[in-house]
Amino acid sequence: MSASTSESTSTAPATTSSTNAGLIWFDGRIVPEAEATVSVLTHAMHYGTSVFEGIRAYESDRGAAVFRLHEHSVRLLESAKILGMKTTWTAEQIDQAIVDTIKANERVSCYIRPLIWYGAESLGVNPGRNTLHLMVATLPWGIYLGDDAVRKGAALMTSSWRRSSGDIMPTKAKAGGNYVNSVLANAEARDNGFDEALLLDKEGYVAEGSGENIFFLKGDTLYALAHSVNLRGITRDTVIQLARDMGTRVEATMATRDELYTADEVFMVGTAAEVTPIASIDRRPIGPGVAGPFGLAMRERYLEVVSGKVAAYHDWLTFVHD
Ligand code: PPE
Repeated sequence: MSASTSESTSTAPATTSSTNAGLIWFDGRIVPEAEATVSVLTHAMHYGTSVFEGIRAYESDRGAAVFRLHEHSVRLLESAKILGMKTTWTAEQIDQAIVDTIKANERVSCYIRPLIWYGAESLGVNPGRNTLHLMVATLPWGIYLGDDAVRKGAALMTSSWRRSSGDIMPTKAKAGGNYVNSVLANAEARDNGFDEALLLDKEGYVAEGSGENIFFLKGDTLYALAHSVNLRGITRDTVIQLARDMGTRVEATMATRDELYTADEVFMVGTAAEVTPIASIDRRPIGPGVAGPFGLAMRERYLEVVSGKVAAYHDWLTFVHD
């Protein structure tokens, strides 16, 4: 899946980057993207043995501000721990690497992608002897599901791919290999003319989007979809707090797809997706079939908070130039 970047990537030769990543923090050195290269025998490339984060920095009155930075660094290390990676970085060192990369690139707003992976010392599934590496890239990403999806509401399709269950994959880890599930579901939805996929678990309960958590509004209650296979979303936690602070009743719940079909509103949340209203699921309109007022108001509130416009939430921000 790809968010709108400032250049097209489709026709670029493999050796040329069009992600505009600029300078990359690579094992402690800040180097041009073209020099941040790895061996084709990299373990992570063969077996998906990497863990990553997605973080955003926003332009604020005080320059670039990273949203809930430390929590993302902690979750990155938790993902590494789940995979049994013996990392030596601290979350504070990862915070610093991210701040340094933003400064080196003179970014004001960007998407931040730290990645930890097993190197190329040996092939074979056992990664025991392979060294661990860390990189941080900052990318100029726009609206994840596109301007249209945000304005009009996105069209979702229930995926024929089920969400991996916790006895098969460690779904709480943002591990590269786990994302084959998301890639397949997202591609299926796109190929069928939808904006994004809705993934169910093996029993038919709604899990999450390919890269988003889900909320729905019914009457005066906002339901935060809960499922043990879901990523513990930082945006989900943010939206729950913002909704409660706005005086809305919030409950965590499991749900089946028909409960979403009959909701007054549905919206998706994630670092990349921010708050994206849903207009339809499986071609059934949600409410009147447009982006709903609650979802749009929440999107607006979220964007105010992440860009530092509400002092009460400044604890969530790391001002890069302070
Ligand atoms: N579920 C999944 C499966 C997921 O990947 C994400 C983030 C979320 C929920 C929301 O989590 P949080 O960002 O903490 O609110 N997906 C990231 C990857 C997107 C991508 O295309 O890559 C993201 O939003 O950065």
